[in-house]
Amino acid sequence: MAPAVDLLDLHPAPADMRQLVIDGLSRSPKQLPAWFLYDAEGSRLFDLICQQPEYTLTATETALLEREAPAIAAALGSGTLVEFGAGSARKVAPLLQVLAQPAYVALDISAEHLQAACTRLQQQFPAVPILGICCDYSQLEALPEHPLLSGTAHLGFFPGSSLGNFEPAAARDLLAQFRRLLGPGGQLLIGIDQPKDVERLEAAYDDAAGVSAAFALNLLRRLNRDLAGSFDLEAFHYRARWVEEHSHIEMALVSQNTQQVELAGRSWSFAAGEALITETSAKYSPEAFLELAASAGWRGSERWSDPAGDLSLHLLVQAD
Ligand code: AVI
Repeated sequence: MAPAVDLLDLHPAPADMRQLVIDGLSRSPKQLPAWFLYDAEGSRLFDLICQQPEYTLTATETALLEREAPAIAAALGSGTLVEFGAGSARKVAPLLQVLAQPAYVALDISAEHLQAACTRLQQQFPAVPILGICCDYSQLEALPEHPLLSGTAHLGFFPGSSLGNFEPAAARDLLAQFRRLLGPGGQLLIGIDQPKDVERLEAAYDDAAGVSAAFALNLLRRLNRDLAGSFDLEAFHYRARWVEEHSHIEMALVSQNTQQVELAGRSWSFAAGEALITETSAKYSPEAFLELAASAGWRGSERWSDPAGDLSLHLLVQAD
């Protein structure tokens, strides 16, 4: 039987959702933080998006990790692998298989997700020391004291191109935060989706089965439930479009008519055709990404890409 998994709960402070909603709906255009999409149903729908034929990011990155794991392991220094926002922690397995002395720490805000993912991984790799830390990694001052984190340099892992869901300034801050958390001499292996054919990109974020649309509309259901909202889901239409100027996909719910919505104790007006942006997903060329990384104190050391050049796994080292 696999040993019980070690879990640390740092009790992440529940973000003030009400205030964030008021701030987001007071903006023009209206926009809410992307993490609001991930309640239990949103997380389930996101896993389904990853299985849609149009959304190739997950399968491409997984295949790339499997193919290049030996080369990645050879390029990585020694240290504990620390995954930020591990979710179901499915992408780390090829690395744990080939690292000489693997040790793994998964960080995630959802305690249930973390428990399930770490337990499954521990069964798959009974000899690998595994630790789960329930926290908001973007707000963490330092990694907690623990034998698995006793060295100074750690190996960060941030797959899935999740950096793309942060606005450029927030993305830079997050990369700088990773640098602090990983310590001097730390390295970061990060998956970054690249710009590609617009039709393909728009289809990836608006699949024929309607899962992406359901994922976005679920946000309104969540707001109705958690903040006494009165959104009529039929009165909004999902739209995903490529915005060349920002090199990102913008996902939005477009109001079908002029309407008033009650939410968070206030009344909000929506004009016909007005968009509520649910999320953006930036795509970076290798050059653009390395420029962003450099502004956060990182330097590109290696890069692995799939044959079609859809996405890259960048290995970053600290610039000084
Ligand atoms: C989590 N993140 C990297 C996804 C993306 O591709 O931007 C979120 C997503 N939203 C809708 N489809 C996928």
